[in-house]
Amino acid sequence: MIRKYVYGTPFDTEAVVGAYDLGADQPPWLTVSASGRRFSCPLEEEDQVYGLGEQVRGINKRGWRYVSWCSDDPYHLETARSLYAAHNFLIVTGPTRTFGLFVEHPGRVTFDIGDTKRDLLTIETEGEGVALYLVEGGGPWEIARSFRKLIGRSYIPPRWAFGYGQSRWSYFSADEVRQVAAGYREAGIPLDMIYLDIDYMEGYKDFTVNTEAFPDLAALSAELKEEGIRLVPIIDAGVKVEEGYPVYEEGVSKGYFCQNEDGTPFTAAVWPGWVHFPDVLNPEARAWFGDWYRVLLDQGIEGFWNDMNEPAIFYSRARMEELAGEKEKRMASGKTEPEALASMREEMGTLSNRLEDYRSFWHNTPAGPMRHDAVHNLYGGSMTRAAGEAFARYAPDKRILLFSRSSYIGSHRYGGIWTGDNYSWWSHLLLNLQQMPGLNMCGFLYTGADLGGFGADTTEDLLLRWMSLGLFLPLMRNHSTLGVRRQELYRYPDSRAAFRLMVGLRYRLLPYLYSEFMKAALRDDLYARPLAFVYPEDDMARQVEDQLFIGESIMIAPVYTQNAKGRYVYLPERMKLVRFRTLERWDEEILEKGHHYISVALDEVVFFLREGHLAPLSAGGACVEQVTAEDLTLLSFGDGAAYEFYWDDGVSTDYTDPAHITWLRAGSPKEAFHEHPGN
Ligand code: MIG
Repeated sequence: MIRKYVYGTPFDTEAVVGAYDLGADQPPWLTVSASGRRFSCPLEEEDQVYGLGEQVRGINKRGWRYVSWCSDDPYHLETARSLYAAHNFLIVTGPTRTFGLFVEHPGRVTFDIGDTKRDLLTIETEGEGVALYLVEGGGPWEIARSFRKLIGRSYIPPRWAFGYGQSRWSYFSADEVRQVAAGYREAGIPLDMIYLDIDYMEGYKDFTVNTEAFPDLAALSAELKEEGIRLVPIIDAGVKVEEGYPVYEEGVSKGYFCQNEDGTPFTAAVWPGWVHFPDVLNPEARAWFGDWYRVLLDQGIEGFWNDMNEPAIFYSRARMEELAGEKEKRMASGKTEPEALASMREEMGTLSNRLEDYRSFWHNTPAGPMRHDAVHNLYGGSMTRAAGEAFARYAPDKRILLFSRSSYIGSHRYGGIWTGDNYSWWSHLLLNLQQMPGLNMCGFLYTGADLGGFGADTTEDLLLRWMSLGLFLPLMRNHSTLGVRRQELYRYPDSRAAFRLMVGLRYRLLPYLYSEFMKAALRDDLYARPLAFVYPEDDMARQVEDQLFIGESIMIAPVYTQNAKGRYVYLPERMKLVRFRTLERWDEEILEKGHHYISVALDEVVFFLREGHLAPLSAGGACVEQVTAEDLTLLSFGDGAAYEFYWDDGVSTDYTDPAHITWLRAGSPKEAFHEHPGN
């Protein structure tokens, strides 16, 4: 049951596509301020809070103040209030009440979840105009599903996007890309994607290619595709200001860029130098920007990642001019240039992502002109939407890979997200796990973190442990920044066999992982499930913050501390431990409900099977296209174990043909494979 309450005149973010009732009487436990911007309700001692998508801290979000304000935060510290996304949905669940709240509002929103006062939840929007959706009925898992139904089906990528991807800022030339492909091939480690960071472009100009470094992108793309590898280029939000560059010229002549108060395009500095931001909140401009992706699609590219779309601003031209004036002023009053600059250190330290800049430019939205800060959180997701809508026009029957850095609820229908610039820190390995369920609740299923960590030098053991988590997550990409230790798996000869096992196991598990993803997407369900949702009656399970269910059959409990030889794992019921030592050899052991210390060597993968469930294993492959659903091996626990298996062609958008579903039963995989529901 979903009821909508309206305060003021909300901006339609188009997040909601499903059915709801207009609420008449507000629930008595919800206090709303006269301004219609502040909502609070008491939290009971036992209440837990879930959701909020891309944020720091635990799966249970209680005890911190989070702010939805899409931000290019390069640290992701425990004390961060905001990351790149605005995911304004949470679930409160406790002994007397379980409900979900979605705050539809495109500007800044603060969620004080028992931070200021341990027993109080307060949600406050900065601007006016709020639509509040109250979701009730059932436990937290049902609430999550009802909400997902309200916001519409999550983005589904092509199956090859469930392969393993290697990224780096940057692979600077076609030859470097070929070396990466060869490195993986020679090491015998599967690979499906190589990512191109900003240096494939000419002068960081979107939809251009640096033809000195990449003389023939179409040919390179075709050559790699022969080996089952796709190139996935980055697209940045800012369009370079440069005479003769058609994206710039068209955008200016059509008025498709975000504008200053006086109607001139807003100018900021990002990687290319001065840029304008396409006004993706204007449907016409959005269609125009989306169409530009065809330049790369026409060269055989089938996937993209959208970056810098909070939008990230190094500094604005207006601010630079202001500072230049200030410097002149100080020099006129007797300071030398270095003295003037030294005295302005404070001003110059706060140049990037300034609120004043976000308050200075405008969008042309269907609801009329909107100042950026009032709709800030919609920008990145609308860039994703621009691409997603264009793909649907260009190739309606084909799936194209797309994920973004910034996002809002609603943009989950157009693309996935990655979680941005994490660090090669053990704490960020755990954060990766803890972010997954909240992201899924907010609609983001195709998602993952930079495996191995983006910033700082990784270590071999961190990379190993991170890969053994990453192999279970939909977006499995290893990415790292300029200048840090290389993270390509083939560069670690001592761990070659272990990486072959970890990535290889991803491909062996693909039938299960893909099937679970597709069922979650098509049924508005979670792919990554907190134990609290699966065992809501189990007090211990409700507290588990470092284990997850991946679909219905598999529970994971990764090691996330350095030098640990294993870890404690809580089993809410009897489970079967599965320990992979090589791709072909694994041990199984049945463990009783309760706490167990489980040893996990650096070169092993350990997971748990739920009783009465099974997971199909393929024979593996060097790329996803080689993985077939023939001759599946069934990992199962319990004689009656059965599994609803989803498998389609992995490329087209015909998702709902009933022939995609077969039932697998422990003991007779072959027969089971041909047994359709209802037979
Ligand atoms: O200011 O394109 O999060 O993945 O490698 C940094 C360079 C810009 C930020 C992205 C990161 C990417 C990097 N980008």
